[in-house]
Amino acid sequence: AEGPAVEVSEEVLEALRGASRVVALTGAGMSAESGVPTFRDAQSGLWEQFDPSQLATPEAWRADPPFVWAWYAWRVGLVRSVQPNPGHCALAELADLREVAVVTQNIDDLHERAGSTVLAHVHGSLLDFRCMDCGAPYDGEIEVPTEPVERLDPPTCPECQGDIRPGVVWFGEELPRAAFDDAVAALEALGPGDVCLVVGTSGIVYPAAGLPAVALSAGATVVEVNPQETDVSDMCHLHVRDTAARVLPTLVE
Ligand code: BJW
Repeated sequence: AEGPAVEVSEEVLEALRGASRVVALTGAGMSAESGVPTFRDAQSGLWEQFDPSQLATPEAWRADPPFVWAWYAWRVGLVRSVQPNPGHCALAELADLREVAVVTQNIDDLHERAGSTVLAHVHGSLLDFRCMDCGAPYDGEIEVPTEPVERLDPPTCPECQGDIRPGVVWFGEELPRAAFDDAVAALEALGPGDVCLVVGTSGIVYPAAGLPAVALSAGATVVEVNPQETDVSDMCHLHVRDTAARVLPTLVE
């Protein structure tokens, strides 16, 4: 970790010590220190250069598949080239000490590569490709441009010749039902004394932004780890205003 020592209050440490179950709800900030840009941060957000509503929607795809595919292909290269950060590793280690469920909005595989079993990828997985038309999973090669390119033809489905799409959830699409149900069930299973960590999410995108409220209703202590205040801060009992890679390792004890 860089910079001054991280300040985590005794209340937060006590909450973690007392918890038998922990659910970690993670967002883009979780992977920021690995080098994956967040969606809405001022300087580095991918969506400063591109309008997300033009890219992460079924309408955009239908209008211009090569344009949208080029963006995803570039992100495949990015995700393949980065490594889990100490925050991902800490959550994996915490699972040796507590019952931990990781529920992520992230479409990267950095939790898995750090050693966590992810209970739910509620916005899908970048690397799970499937056919846009017949839905068949696609295991073929993915050509990754070395520089961001504006247009790239998506691979073709060997079954039906349809376009291959990334396995992510676009705006207006339903979340994968089983993943979302598993997330809710894990949160409902929390009791008083248990902890929900809300890490690196702006809490803007629904229905995922409603998940901290489920932990709150269950009676868990909700702890936000985020350098900034967010739309879900009010729902959190405790806040650590620092980064995931700096804070999470201090919670493994
Ligand atoms: C750090 C840090 C560090 C920085 N450490 N922290 C009104 C009410 C309810 C819903 C809607 C509504 N209006 C419209 C909707 C629907 C829409 C929605 O919520 N829109 C909002 C914008 C208002 N939702 C949907 O469309 C969802 N589907 C749906 O509702 O379906 C209904 C339906 C039912 C039945 C049939 C059909 C449909 C789908 C949402 C899909 C979201 N998909 C995306 C893209 C995935 C693919 C891709 O990546 O290309 O998912 S959008 C994008 O946002 C991505 C993320 O998972 C998601 C959340 O972002 P996240 O993770 O919170 O990141 P950021 O960037 O926003 O924030 C980063 C945070 O980290 C910041 O707070 C920083 O401070 C912090 N940070 N560095 C810790 N080092």
